[in-house]
Amino acid sequence: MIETIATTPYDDQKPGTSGLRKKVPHFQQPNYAANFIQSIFDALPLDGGETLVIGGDGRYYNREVILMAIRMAAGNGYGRVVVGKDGILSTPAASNLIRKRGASGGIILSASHNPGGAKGDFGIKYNGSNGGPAPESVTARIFEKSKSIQRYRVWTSTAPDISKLGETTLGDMVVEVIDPVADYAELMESLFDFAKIRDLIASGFRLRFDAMHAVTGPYATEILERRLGAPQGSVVNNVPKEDFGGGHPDPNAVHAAELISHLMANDGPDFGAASDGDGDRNLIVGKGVVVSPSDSLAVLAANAPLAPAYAGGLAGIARSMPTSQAADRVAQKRKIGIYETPTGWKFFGNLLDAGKVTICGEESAGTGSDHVREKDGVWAVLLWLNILAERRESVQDILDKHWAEFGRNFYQRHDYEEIDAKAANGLMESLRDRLASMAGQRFGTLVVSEADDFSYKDPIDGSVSTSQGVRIIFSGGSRIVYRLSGTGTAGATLRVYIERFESDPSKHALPPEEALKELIATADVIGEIKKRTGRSEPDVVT
Ligand code: VG1
Ligand code: CO
Repeated sequence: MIETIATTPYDDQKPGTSGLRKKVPHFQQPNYAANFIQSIFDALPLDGGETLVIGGDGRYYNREVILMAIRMAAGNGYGRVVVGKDGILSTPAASNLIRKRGASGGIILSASHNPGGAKGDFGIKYNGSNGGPAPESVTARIFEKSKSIQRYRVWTSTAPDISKLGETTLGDMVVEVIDPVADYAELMESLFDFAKIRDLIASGFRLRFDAMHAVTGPYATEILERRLGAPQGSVVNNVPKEDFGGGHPDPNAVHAAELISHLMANDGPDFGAASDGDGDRNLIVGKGVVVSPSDSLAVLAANAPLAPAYAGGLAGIARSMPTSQAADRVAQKRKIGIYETPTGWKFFGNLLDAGKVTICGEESAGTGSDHVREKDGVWAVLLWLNILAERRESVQDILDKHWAEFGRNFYQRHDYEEIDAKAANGLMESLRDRLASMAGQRFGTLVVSEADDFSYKDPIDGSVSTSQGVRIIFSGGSRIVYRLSGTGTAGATLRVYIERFESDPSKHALPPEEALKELIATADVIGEIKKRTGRSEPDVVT
């Protein structure tokens, strides 16, 4: 029986860069999750009988919300839900399932790289029928619905056991519990030359994949160890935990320090990688070298045709605005399109659907292609392995040759986390106020050539997104970008993105902090970071 339950709205259910993210106790307020899920359904043109994919990264509170979402799907007329066993689906695996099963969409429960546990973070996002995150027009409608919601609909009886594979029913709706890994592994096998990668590994090439106790454990174990023959134990921290083992499942130099230390050792592995909470990000580490995500995007784009799925070349490349322009140089040389979008994967969807681009990436360790509509951590690792299997060179050699051919875009991102929200907004406002007078100003040897607040007009549907980050561009092409994070759950996070191009190969081996020294100092002068936030150093440098 369908029950209609009365509820009252919350005023803070506005989705951010990637869905609604709050602390677990915030989500545990009466009807908080149910309100948001009903608002999603209310924002959609549902006719009844549709298929919905549901899954999450296994963090604390995942199961409760999934069981509720299944009952609400039945209460809202869905014909079928496809749910990962135990509620597990990595974000790219969910994207794949939506596409493969012709679902009208999916609900993904994740707060991605944010910490989990009873006091940690939780999140819900909706993806549409192309498998990609809902565009801003849809998230805006969901927010509108959430502000006036009066009731939600739910099927009375409890949801079926999601720890058993197979089909059951809840009212008129079929609940199909599937193996979360099988379809995804099959997709990967269709894109890459597994035999070549198997040969590479059999030749003694050693790899280490750190799943950070998050969702990629079962995926990486199946693909890297079982299908590609990496010795057992190559995938570490491979059992997903509700609290990610107390860690922070963000694959960067700070949180993946343990992995990096293995790769810096003389007798360490040849290749290391890590993924985040929900499996859409990737960190690539070679022997003695951490690959900057922006460089990884450029190297993958330049070498993708070595893998079977991309042998015909790329239609184009898209990167988020703060991502370094290394990928642009590849696009220019290869004479393919390059697109610059705001931060967040939802902005790549239209370009991918229209066939304008094949590969996309963000500086935050996200890369992906047109095989799904999300960034994809394991995919990026496999593309790297396929390239390494073809080239049989070290990661360092591949990077060095790439820079020699295209030049090097030195790059760093500085994060100032949990700063006072007022101070953060004041800093951004002050920057915006000064934009008009910025051009022509001199800071040391740097002269500002252009300054703006990035806005984007989607070339496919014409929608416009404004205030996406302040860009200060200097003559010669160096850049400083300032923006506030849209995924945090406490205070504000200021991200400062710093980039300088160097064409001279004799200078490519410089450490980034040295190559960027003057820009880093200038970022504080222009942004008044120390003065306004009281912080003398960023919390995380990536
Ligand atoms: C961050 C990253 C952005 C990424 C987003 C979601 O957003 O900068 O590139 O798309 O997280 O990634 P923000 O607004 O905090 O800068 V994930 O792996 O959380 O789904
Ligand atoms: Co993620």
